[in-house]
Amino acid sequence: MILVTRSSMPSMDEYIEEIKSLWETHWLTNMGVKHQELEKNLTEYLKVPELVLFVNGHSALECILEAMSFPAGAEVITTPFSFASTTHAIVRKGLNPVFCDIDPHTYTMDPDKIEQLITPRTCAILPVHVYGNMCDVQAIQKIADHHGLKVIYDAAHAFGVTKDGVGVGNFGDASMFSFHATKVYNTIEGGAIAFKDSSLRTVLNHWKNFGICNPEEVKYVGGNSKMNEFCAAMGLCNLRHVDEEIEKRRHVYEAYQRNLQGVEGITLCQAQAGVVSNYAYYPVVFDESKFGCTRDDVFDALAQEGIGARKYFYPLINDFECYRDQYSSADTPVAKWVADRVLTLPMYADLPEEEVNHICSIILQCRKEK
Ligand code: T4K
Repeated sequence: MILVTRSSMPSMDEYIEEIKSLWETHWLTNMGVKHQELEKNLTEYLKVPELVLFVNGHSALECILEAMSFPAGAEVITTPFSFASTTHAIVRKGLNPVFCDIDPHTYTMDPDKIEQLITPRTCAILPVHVYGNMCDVQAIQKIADHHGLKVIYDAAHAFGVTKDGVGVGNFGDASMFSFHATKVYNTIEGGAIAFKDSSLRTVLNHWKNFGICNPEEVKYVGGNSKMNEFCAAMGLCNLRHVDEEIEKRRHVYEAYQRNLQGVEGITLCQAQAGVVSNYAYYPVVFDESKFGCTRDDVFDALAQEGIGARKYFYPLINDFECYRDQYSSADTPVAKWVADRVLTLPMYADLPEEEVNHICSIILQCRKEK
């Protein structure tokens, strides 16, 4: 089977060397030395002013929403074209998501459609840098400043992406990164919040540790969202190789481009001016009226050959069973159109070029047969 992705791992020897000291210290979690070193190294790598580590990206998102102290029931403008986590974090924190449609080229929130959704109850905008494509950060910030709103980015897909040399985590008030096993950079499970306001550091550190400020003071009803030392050690190893991994992904991306660029009925992501990509995903949108067959036909043809492409992100979040009573995907028609037609093809550093060619030949064959 060729699956949509495959976790990057250091050599076993490198990892064992990294974790050896844990058998001396017996310090396994609660912000130990590996955790501290990784926080410092990631702050530098991502070129962000402040960074706090978490057990995963989702908990990080919930914690930053807590730390912002929004009033219960306040509205957060977000996108339905994302992983479940983005909206679930908002709802689980007692806030109300309001869905904004997406731009048809970058699949990120369409800034022209934000202002019409703002009400006196709006407290924040929560856009997603989908597939590593950068949101229109300038336009979003302008709207937020005009209306006094916070901006929290879901940057789960955007590890290492820069715009004009500026790390993606510098935009808005805060950005969440995911270091899940399936991401460009992983700590097995893990995540982080990057932010500007240094006073948030202590608050986030308390929220992720049951709200405990010191052994005799508990300020918040926090949870347990701390990254353990084994995950931090994996992160230290993977960070040494991530540039090389991204470079290999670029070769995979180029192989796909050579095969699929210019094919009628197929839309590929375009490079964004000034943006250095991390090649996190390879999404392809199939317009059946021009391509001749549907995304689902292509999905099935690939599956028959043992290739596990994925429909990220189908269904749209506003079509999920848990949300469809309150929301309708008809209100976000561009997102609906894309979600019904997109397929993310296998993408990882060690995917051989012959496999890419094979995947593309199945796709093109599928077109001929229809
Ligand atoms: N926001 C966005 C926009 C996100 O995409 C995500 C996570 C989050 C927030 C939340 O961040 P975290 O809390 O997860 O840090 C996967 C991931 O589990 C999820 O982290 C990710 N987004 C999402 C896009 O993809 P599934 O349900 O598709 O995973 P699964 O188990 O089907 O794995 C996909 C493929 O990855 C497999 O076919 C093979 C490969 N794989 C998987 C695992 C678990 C590996 O190579 N190694 C592994 O250990 O959600």
